[in-house]
Amino acid sequence: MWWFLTISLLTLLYYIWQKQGSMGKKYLICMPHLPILGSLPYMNFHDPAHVYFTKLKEKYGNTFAFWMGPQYSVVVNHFSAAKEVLLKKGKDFASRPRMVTTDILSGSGKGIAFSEYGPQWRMYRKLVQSSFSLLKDGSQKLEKLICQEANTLCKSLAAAQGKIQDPATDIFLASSNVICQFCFSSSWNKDDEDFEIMMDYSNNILKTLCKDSLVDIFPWIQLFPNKDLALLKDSVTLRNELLKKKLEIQKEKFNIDSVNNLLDALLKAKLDSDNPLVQEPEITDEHILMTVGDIFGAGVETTSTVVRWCIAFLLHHPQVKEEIQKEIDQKIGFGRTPVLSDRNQLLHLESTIREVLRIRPVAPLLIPHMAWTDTSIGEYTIPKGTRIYINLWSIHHDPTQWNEPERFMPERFLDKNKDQLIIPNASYFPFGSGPRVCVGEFLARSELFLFLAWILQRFDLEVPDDGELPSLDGLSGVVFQIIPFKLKVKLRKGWREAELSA
Ligand code: STR
Repeated sequence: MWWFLTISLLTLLYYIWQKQGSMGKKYLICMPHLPILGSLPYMNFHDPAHVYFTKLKEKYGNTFAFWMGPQYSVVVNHFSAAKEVLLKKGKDFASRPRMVTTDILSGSGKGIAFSEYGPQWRMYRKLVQSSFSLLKDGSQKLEKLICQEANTLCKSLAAAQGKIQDPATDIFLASSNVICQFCFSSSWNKDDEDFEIMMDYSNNILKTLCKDSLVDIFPWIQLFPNKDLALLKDSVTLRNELLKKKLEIQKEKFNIDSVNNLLDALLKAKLDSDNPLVQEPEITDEHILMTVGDIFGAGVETTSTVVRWCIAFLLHHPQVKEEIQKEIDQKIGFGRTPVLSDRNQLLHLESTIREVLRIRPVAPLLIPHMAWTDTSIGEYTIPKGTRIYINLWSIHHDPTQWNEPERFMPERFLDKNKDQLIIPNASYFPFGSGPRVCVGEFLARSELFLFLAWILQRFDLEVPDDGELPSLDGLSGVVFQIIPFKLKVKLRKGWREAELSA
């Protein structure tokens, strides 16, 4: 009886407290919620979060609130509010919530992906951005780097020609080596121990990070034994050891007059900032490691996943694959390998990549944003500290913007005459937008284009003899992964003939 009375009284006080705080302000429609547990008892955990939030649109509208345990959170399902959050008021919303899992990965909020908004984040982001522009300006260097890896990738695929294979490791190696060259000017072989360790820990980090697991909602849960958290901690330790090893090697080789990679650029910035006249946030080895770790992790996990999604969709839609190959044959032939400047020629390939990024966005909920100041979305008050989930899935599958959004139709990114690439509407931003937009977008797009162009010029990709098509369901998490699949790779007749006559 006493229990019952106490709980009823607490609930009543909670609602009065909430109402008082909201006088004169307009708040978003909110899912039902209880003290402490928030809206969790009312939520369905069968669907992946991005799908569930999309379904809730029917009931609560495009932008609505819910309580993730004790945390006031907002879901944005429509592009216009998303643009307001990411671009128009981008600065207000440019922070990140601190979570137990991302704190473990980022050494308590260091680096650039999961760190809070502020001068420190801005400085590291700028340093990374300027290192990327070095690559962009000398895009021949970038091109050479990617083509070298595309060449190794094609050789490995050819070696297992005619057999049934899962191309995941070879593609992962190729994208890892591009980012490894960018970060450290080094690369791995397929059988290097460090490469295997990296592939393993990276996969385990993805399995356990930022999954809205209970520990990210109620941090005190970490006091109890937790298998996932232990796996994450072990994986992060392995990652940090590997990064430290790279940092030590780079420090020995470091020459201030020849900055060749991201780590060099950060080490140089550290030296410059040792000057007591320069008043900048401090640059420490740990911050450098976490920043490189983010770029490296992002480069490794995202591109290889998208290349595999593209291959999976092409196995489902062989006519699209044929169209791409027809265009490659016409515009490039077999006399030379594809280069970046072919991008404005191979419209079918480009439109396919755009469509894959639409229908299976790399990060369907982006990384959660956080308002670091009191602000608003439209007429609704958003208090400081609110978590914002931008539902890219819903934005990319919005039936009011996209005709038959569930259908794979690369031609939606071509104009009527099919001779020009277009973005048909504003409900599309696969790399995010605003201050937190993906820093590696240019590198990612270049890699996707070159890897796929090299593969499709040389090979026919076929479903294995048992006819099993890849699943297009995916595994949700901070990266929307594809379920492993197998395929048969065959050298194309034209390529073989060209090789023989060379
Ligand atoms: C992958 C695994 C790893 O070793 C390190 C990282 C840190 C950066 C993460 C990356 C992860 C996954 C993809 C992320 C990236 C930052 C930006 C990128 C989340 C967890 C995306 O937004 C898709």
